[in-house]
Amino acid sequence: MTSKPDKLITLDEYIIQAQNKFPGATGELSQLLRDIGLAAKIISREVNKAGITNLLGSDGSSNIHGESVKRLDLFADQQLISALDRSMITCMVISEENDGIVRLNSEGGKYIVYLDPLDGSSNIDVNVSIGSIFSIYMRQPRFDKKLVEEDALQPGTRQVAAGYVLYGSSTIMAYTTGLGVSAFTLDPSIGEFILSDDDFKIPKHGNIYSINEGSYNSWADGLKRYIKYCQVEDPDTGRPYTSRYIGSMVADLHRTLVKGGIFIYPASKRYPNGKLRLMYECNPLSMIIEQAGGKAIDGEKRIMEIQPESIHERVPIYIGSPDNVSMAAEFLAKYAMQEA
Ligand code: P6P
Repeated sequence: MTSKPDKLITLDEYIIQAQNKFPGATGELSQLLRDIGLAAKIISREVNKAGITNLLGSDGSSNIHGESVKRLDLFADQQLISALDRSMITCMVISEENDGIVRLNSEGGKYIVYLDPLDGSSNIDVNVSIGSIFSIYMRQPRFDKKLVEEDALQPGTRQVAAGYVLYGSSTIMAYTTGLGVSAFTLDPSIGEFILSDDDFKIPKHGNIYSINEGSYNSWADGLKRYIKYCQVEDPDTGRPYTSRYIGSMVADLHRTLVKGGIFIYPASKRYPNGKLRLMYECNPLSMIIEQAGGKAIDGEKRIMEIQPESIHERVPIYIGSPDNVSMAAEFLAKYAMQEA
C-alpha cells in the first residue's frame, strides 16, 4: 500500500525537499543519493540494450564467492564507484565485485557505502529483472585516519540510508533515510526518476511465499513444516498461498514490498550460513522492509542487529510481512527444540 503523488516530482526535487526539512543538513547525503541515481540511469540504459552492446555474458573472471562475473556486473560496479568518487563525500566502498575495501580519493569523506552493483546477475542473459543494492553508513570517528575494514563492520541499525534500483519492466529506485520508503520510476524520455510511490507500507499479511524449493531436503524441519503449512488448503486463511520465485533478490523483495508475503533464503547444506550477504543484500533490504512496516530476521534474531565479523559474510534471511515472518519464526522455534 502506498500514497500516489498528485503531482510530478523528480528524485532530485524530492531529495532537496527532504533535506530542507533539516536546517542543519549539509547536503552531503543528498548529493550521495543523487550520485547513485545518476549511476542508476546509466546502468539502466546499458541493461536495456546489453544484448546489442556485447555486455552480456561473463568476462571470464570470478568474484570473491567464486561466482562468474558478468560484464554488466563490472560495468555497474565501475559506474557506481566512479559516481561516488566524484563527489568526494564517500571515503570507501565495499562491493560484491571487490575482495577488499575500495578506498576512494576522498579518504576524509564522511560516508561508507556498500554495494551489490548488479544483484541477480545470473538472470542477465535470460532477460529477467536484476537490481542494484546500496547501504550507507557514517564513518566512525577514529584517531587513526587510515581506513581499515573494521571501520565498515557496523550493524545494520547504523545505516543512515539504504535502497535498491530494480531494472525490470520499468526501472524503479526505492530508498529510505529512516523516514519511510519512497519509490521513483525512471521516465527514459526525460531521463528523470519520477516519484511514483511515497511512504510505502507493506501489507501486514500476504498470501505469497518465495523460496527456492530445490534445496528442500536440506532445510531445517521447522522450515519444511512452515512451507507445508503455506500449501495446505484453508480458505479461511487464504491458503494455499501462491509460490513466486524470480531468483533476483531485488525483484522478489520489491514484489514482497508491494503485495506482501515472505521471501526466504535459508541455511542449507550448500550454504550453511545462507547464500545472501549480510552487508550489501540483507541489511539494506531489511531497512527498506522495516521502514515499510515489515520484519527481517535470520530465523531467530533481527537481521539489522547482527554485529558483522567480515564484510562479505552471509546470513539466512526471512523477510516480508510481519505476520508471515512471525509465523515462520514460530515454526522454526517449535521444531528446532524437537530436532535438538
Ligand atoms: P538461488 C542472485 O544470484 C542472488 O544472489 C539473489 O539475487 C537471489 O535471491 C539468489 O542469489 C538466488 O539464489 O540459489 O535460488 O539461485
